[in-house]
Amino acid sequence: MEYPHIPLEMPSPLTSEDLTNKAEEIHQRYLGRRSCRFFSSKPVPKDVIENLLKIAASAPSGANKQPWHFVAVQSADLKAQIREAAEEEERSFYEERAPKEWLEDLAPLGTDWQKPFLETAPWLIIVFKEIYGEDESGNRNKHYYVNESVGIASGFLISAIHELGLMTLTHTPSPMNFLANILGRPSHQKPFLLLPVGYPADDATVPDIQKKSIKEHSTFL
Ligand code: IYR
Repeated sequence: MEYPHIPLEMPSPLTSEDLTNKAEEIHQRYLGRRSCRFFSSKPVPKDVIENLLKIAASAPSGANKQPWHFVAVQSADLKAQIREAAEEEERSFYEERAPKEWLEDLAPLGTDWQKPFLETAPWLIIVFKEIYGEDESGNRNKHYYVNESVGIASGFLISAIHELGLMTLTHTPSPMNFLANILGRPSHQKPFLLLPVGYPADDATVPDIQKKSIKEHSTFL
């Protein structure tokens, strides 16, 4: 059955000058977003995390299936368990499993197996992708473009965190099924990303990296 259509509500269009200025202003603001590993333990209220997750869940998705689930962890005990398990995986990645080229690519960023931010940050948001849907009675329904949809929702989430002047770091321990075990998620939910959320530490630093120029990353025809 088709949904009824309702009028689209949008802000009134900007003049082209305002568009130009606003686009540059937003560009500068987004250049200020950085992945940083040094978190403060300063608390972030739960209602803020709830709104961030509502923003993420407003993202477009294949057939509007919304194939995501977010777990927001504040519990010190769970954060400690996650850190311990992540560091075990990371240690074997850095010391045994990682191919030489991968380690060479990471070396300038100075990352290593130690992940203290998993305990320091006031919140960990674990983004799960749902490979299919499941209702309370266990009936399955299909999900489409799951990686694309959950990737878009994660982008919304990362942007909204930055808009609030908070910080996150996209962390992808591999393999990361330990997250589903520790957090007791059902088997149709697979860990997708782990995002610590909080404020930067007072003495936080970031590597001095550059983004590609528009000529390198885009083509106008
Ligand atoms: N998951 C590891 C390794 C790592 C991989 C990439 I690609 C990065 O951009 C950064 C780190 C870790 O989190 O350290």
